[in-house]
Amino acid sequence: MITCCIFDLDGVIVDTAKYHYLAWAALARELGFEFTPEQGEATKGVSRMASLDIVLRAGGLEERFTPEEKERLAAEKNARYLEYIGRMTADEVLPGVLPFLQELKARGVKVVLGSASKNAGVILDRCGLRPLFDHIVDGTLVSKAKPDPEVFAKGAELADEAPAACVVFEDAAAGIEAATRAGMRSVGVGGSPLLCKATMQLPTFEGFTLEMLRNQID
Ligand code: B16
Ligand code: MG
Repeated sequence: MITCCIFDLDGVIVDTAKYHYLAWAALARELGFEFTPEQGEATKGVSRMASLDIVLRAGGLEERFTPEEKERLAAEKNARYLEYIGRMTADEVLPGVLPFLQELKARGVKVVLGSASKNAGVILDRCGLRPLFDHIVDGTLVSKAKPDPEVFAKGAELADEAPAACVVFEDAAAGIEAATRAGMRSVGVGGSPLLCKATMQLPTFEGFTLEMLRNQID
């Protein structure tokens, strides 16, 4: 039986992808090229430095910078991103997420965050969600990016739950693969055909309940 739910953040709980994109696009413009929304898709669920490589490749600049310069560019992007997320409110929590998290808490199911973002804490605080999470595993705690299972394995370990009792909610194919490699079932959130390897798919959390989850997954 499912007794622990592990949530990705960006694309599952909030749509911060649009802020990541705006910050990367602004950096690209400074470097002299356009970074399109379609190119931005590839940065979803990917770590900050891997995202920077995707942006630089789009501009044909992948060989141009030293590791120190790349750190500076990533810091510049992050400063812009922090400006955006510093203005977030609870209204930006995706539809149906809050009632589902509240139901899990009320029914004694553990709620864990499993995100690649180093800014996850800021986002949870801005949206008032931190008290609903029993454990938070974010980009400050893991060294290997999804599809490596580290982030979810660590979440299960902190929650003291067996992988078989955990289900991962993810919007990125790399996250679904990470869940499978961690020995966990998964819910592909958002309806992308790229999530076909998930145990089940969920277009939106609106109207979704623990009973529906257990009926479809247990
Ligand atoms: P940061 P998730 C991921 O969050 C984002 O999807 C991805 O676009 C971003 O590059 C990554 O976090 C790192 O974020 O720069 O804030 O540390 O989907 O794993 O919740
Ligand atoms: Mg995500």
